[in-house]
Amino acid sequence: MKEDTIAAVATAMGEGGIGIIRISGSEAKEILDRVFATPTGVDFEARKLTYGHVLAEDGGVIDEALAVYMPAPHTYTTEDVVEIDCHGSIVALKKTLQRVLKCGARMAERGEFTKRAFLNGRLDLSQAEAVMDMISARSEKAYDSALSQLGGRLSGAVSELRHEILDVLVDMAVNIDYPDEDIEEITYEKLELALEVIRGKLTDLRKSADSGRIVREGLSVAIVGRPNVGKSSLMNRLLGESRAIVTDIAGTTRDTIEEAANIRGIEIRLTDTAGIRETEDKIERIGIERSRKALKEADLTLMVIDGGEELTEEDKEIFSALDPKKSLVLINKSDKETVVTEETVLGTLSGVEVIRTSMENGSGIEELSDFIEEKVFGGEVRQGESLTITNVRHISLLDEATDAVSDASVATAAREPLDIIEIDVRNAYELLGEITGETASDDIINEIFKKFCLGK
Ligand SMILES: Nc1nc2c(ncn2[C@@H]2O[C@H](COP(=O)(O)OP(=O)(O)OP(=O)(O)O)[C@@H](O)[C@H]2O)c(=O)[nH]1
Ligand SMILES: [Mg+2]
Repeated sequence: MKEDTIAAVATAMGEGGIGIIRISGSEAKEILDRVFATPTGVDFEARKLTYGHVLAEDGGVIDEALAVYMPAPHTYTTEDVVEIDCHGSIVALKKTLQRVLKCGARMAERGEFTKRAFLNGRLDLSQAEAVMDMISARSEKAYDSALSQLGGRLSGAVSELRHEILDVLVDMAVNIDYPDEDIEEITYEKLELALEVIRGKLTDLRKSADSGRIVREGLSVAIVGRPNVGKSSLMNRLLGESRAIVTDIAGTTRDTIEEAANIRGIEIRLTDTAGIRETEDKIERIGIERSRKALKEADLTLMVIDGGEELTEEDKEIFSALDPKKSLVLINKSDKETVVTEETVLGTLSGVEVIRTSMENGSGIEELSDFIEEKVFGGEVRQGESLTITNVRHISLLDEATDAVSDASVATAAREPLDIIEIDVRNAYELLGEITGETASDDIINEIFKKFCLGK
């Protein structure tokens, strides 16, 4: 079936240096010839930017622009593609697009260029989704992860797994078709082993999704502690600006303050909270309620204590609300004489990590960054080389596939008939195929591309 030719503004709609109209389809070049005039009337050389004017129907000039014609198949969509670089004016872009549409193109739907790249086999579904993730990435880590997905890292891992499952399916099919008592027992044993290996690989892949969520949404970090220990000073240090008010008066921060920060390329949603203590002050009490809520909801809690003073009842009460696995205790004001030691802290809350800091001279901030990075990437993972799953759709498909393989394992252990087990194994195979798009239905595919931006 011959596809029609589509067009859209590919750049963000606003004032900018340039704005680009993109056209894709078999009539792209003809349309370009109709709307764009080169001064000497020369024809376009493939993949070479050519100077000229976008002309209105009556021959009047709409814009002075550059245009390029890229013949199929080595283009984004694999079809003939044309791009016209107009001035970045909404008026110029609108008028040019109108002309292009008048000359035979159809307005592209959201994500339709990328959808064509997918339908024409240039990208698989997970790579197409990576394109959108790259565009919407707000931190380096999120961007890098999308870039590696676009490069086919996820597709590679998924294809490998599907291959292994296919081998199992073939093995099973032979036995279902030619059942033989002896062969059957060997098949069960082999099957158990093979399923275990596959399940292990699926679990490994799934593990990366937890850091993937953080890469995508950012890590929520709450700074808690009793009044006057230096919480707001820490917030300001991490932000690199005087965002929160710092005074020597206990109870300075009354309400939670949330700000975005970036530590080692990880996006952080940082919350400074009101110092937790017993108080009669009505406003302060509401603020403290919010502090407790922030503590409960955070991915990571930074508990600040004043190293110059013995632990108080308030400190101990906050300790009891912490989960040691997702907390870091900062013995602050270490530029002064300190009385609190690591041992004192561990005596109250065992298993928690403790560092010494000073907001006065910045010491301990590096260790703090190390800790956050370690928490997010589990330490073992080498950055840049890791495959991080960030997409919710992929995560749930992986989960379902893992369940299917587990079901198959249980059935194998119970020596259930092979054709029953085969159903689960086949299911896992198809679920994984939905990640790369090989087995995804049209509805799913349409749903995915609808979330794209126009012109991509
Ligand atoms: N010497 C020293 N003083 C510090 C340090 N950190 C904070 N301070 C001082 O301690 C006081 C309280 O600091 P804040 O950051 O306002 O403390 P807070 O925990 O936000 O206090 P509340 O908002 O009242 O809960 C201020 O006078 C800071 O200058 C530190 O590392 N060393
Ligand atoms: Mg404060």
